[in-house]
Amino acid sequence: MSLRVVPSDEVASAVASGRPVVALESTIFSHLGLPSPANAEALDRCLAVIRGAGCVPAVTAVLDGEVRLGIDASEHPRILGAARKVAERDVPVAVAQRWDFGATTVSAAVAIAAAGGVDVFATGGIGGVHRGVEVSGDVSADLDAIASHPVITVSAGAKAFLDLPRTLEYFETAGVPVLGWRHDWFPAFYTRSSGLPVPHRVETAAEVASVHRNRSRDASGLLLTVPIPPESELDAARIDAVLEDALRDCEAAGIRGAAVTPFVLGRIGEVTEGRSVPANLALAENNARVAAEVAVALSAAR
Ligand code: PSU
Ligand code: MN
Repeated sequence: MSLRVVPSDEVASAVASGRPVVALESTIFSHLGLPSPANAEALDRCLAVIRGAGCVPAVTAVLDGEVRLGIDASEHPRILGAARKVAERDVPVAVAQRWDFGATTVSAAVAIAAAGGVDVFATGGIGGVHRGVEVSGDVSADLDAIASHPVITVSAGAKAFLDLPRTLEYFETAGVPVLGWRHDWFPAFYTRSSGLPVPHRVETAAEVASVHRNRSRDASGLLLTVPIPPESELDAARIDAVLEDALRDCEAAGIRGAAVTPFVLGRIGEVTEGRSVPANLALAENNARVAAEVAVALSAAR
């Protein structure tokens, strides 16, 4: 068993010399994640903030059947287009069938980062335990991937259409440290607080790096939650109403499995008519900035 990853020259040399690298998923930049041209702006802003902090960005994707860790600027247009969603379990299928473009979810990106020796990964929001899990059994593969690869995942928590208390319970059971970046609450993506406390608050990137270096298992990750910047936060009550509607539409349409999250995200996008997009861009860039700080701290400690 082995995941053969093809790093870009820049990522390969940074990893070999212990310089800081931040991995990114590609679903968020594809048509599955954000509408055009916001997706291109999200990519530009995330790459710029990572480079500005002295790190090498490593976008993950399956391109022409190859598992890529880091892509060239000339390839950026390819990841802004139509894509098939690739979770961790789909990566070997996308390779075997030589998919043209597979957009990595959090679970795939974390697995690819780990295989390529990259220990920090930034995203917008992670998947989680779905509401109604007692009937559907729907738990995102993101959770197991975060628990079982030695990678720090930096995210603005998870969207409130998920069952956030059960999502936090999962991390407790799996032994995954959940840290709040200068914040006491688990963030709910568009809003800074879900009302659920994070187990531990941290103030510095050095602390996060130290938690990672001192973990008890080689193959286990860590979740660093970063709340959306205050000036970009959306109104909680309005967002809750939109999420409830989106979930009802999803059920009425009989959507199941991997299609649930893209469907709900699409409905949220339609109903908020773009109000959610600037918030999404702001939090993605902010997560990338914090991830870069953590990558620099880890690199300094090596
Ligand atoms: N949640 C979001 N935005 C996203 C996703 C989740 O707020 O773009 C995407 C991510 O790529 C995540 C995936 O890894 O959906 C989870 O899908 P599922 O619930 O099918 O595991
Ligand atoms: Mn699912």
